[in-house]
Amino acid sequence: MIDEAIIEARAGAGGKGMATFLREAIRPLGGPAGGNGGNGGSVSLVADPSLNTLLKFRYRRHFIAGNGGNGARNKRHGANGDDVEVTVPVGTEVWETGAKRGETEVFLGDLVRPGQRLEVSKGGRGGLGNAAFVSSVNREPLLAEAGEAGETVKLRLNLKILADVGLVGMPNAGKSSLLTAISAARPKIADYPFTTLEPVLGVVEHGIDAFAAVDIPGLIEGASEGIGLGHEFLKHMQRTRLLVHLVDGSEGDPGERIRTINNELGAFDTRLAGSPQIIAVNKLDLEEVELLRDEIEDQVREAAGDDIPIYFISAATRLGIDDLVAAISYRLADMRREESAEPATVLGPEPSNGEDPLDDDNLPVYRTRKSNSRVVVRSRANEYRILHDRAVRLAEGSNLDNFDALVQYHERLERMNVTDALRRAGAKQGDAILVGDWEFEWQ
Ligand SMILES: Nc1nc2c(ncn2[C@@H]2O[C@H](COP(=O)(O)OP(=O)(O)OP(=O)(O)O)[C@@H](O)[C@H]2O)c(=O)[nH]1
Ligand SMILES: [Mg+2]
Repeated sequence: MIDEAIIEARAGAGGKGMATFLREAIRPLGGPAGGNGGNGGSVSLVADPSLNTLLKFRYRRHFIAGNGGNGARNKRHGANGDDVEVTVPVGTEVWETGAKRGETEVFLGDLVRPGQRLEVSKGGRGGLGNAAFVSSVNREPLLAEAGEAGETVKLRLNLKILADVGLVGMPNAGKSSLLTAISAARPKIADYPFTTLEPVLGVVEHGIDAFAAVDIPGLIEGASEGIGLGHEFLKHMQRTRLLVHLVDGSEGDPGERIRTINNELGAFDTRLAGSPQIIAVNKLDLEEVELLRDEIEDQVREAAGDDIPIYFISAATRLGIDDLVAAISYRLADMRREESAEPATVLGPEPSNGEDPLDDDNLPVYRTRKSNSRVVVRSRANEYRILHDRAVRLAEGSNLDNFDALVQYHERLERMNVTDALRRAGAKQGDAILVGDWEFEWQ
């Protein structure tokens, strides 16, 4: 069974670097003093064992990290934007989907352990202030950079639901009736044995919590050796944390039937036999069950032992169902709390360079950053646009109306090999060069 959600994660943009000079009474134009912009915040997904559905994304789909602050005078750097952490259930697969339908999806990672983290959209780096451009050849840099844009990604989250709760019992005990009473699942119900032929999953909601329960075909003596239908389906129970053991109260000797089922579970897998159980005696609406309630309870108690909770219910009339669901839900919550208290371990690919990329529970991001590979384009006759990312940010962060700044900008273009690219593209003296919002003449 699959639970799915589409969300959008938008990382913050980097702040703008500042171009300014220290003003002192004795030195009208002091040293360059513009600080760098702060980095934009990133958005990460974190596996949280207390969640088990993607339900919360019905109410909130957009996750936006903070922008970096702008750099300021006196070499003050802008603050970094706030990161955003989005908690998802353990077992969530993360795919980046295209903006349009049908575009290929990129697998980003699988959050399989509590506490695992996957950065899905990276914040933009802050731009450098002019103080950062000081060098032996340029003591009065006039340039500063705009911050990088943050990434925006559209994600498809995919949760493979594994049943938390397994319903076990003899044929006709009312397992399918119980699942029908507590979930939207509609397994077939009938008064002959082996009505249920394959496992049916249902999601049971309890307040803001939810769990998945699996109804399997009835078990009989010899089920673990292949008699009846049950054994094939016992494997579906191996990942459940809690068994709800259903027994028909209207039939004789409930204690004996409980022992039979427990023996079969144990013969199949000792871990299954050791799983925590809750016993539900069903068909309480029938008079004979009501009248013999105390006797039945004694027999069940004797077979099950002192520690197992026993509930009397009627799957048909819903009598006692709410208490049973609450008990299951609280028990699961306790078990999850215990699990999350255990230290998290992380599985992942072999570290390549001796340094474990998963050291701090971070998952590798398989996707590569989209970057503009073209440096310049000819936009019209005698007009060229610079696309080179750093060159654009440098122009956007600076005042190129200032002649000295424009001269420094040209030096930078030279060093970033943008000048070469312009020449190769065919730019001639007098042609217009566009970059960001600026335009100047090529010379
Ligand atoms: N009176 C009464 N009958 C019930 C109750 N729960 C189930 N039944 C009846 O018991 C029969 C078996 O119910 P199912 O839910 O199909 O039992 P099951 O355990 O899923 O049976 P298998 O799939 O064959 O293993 C049906 O006729 C149900 O109507 C109940 O609470 N009271
Ligand atoms: Mg059934």
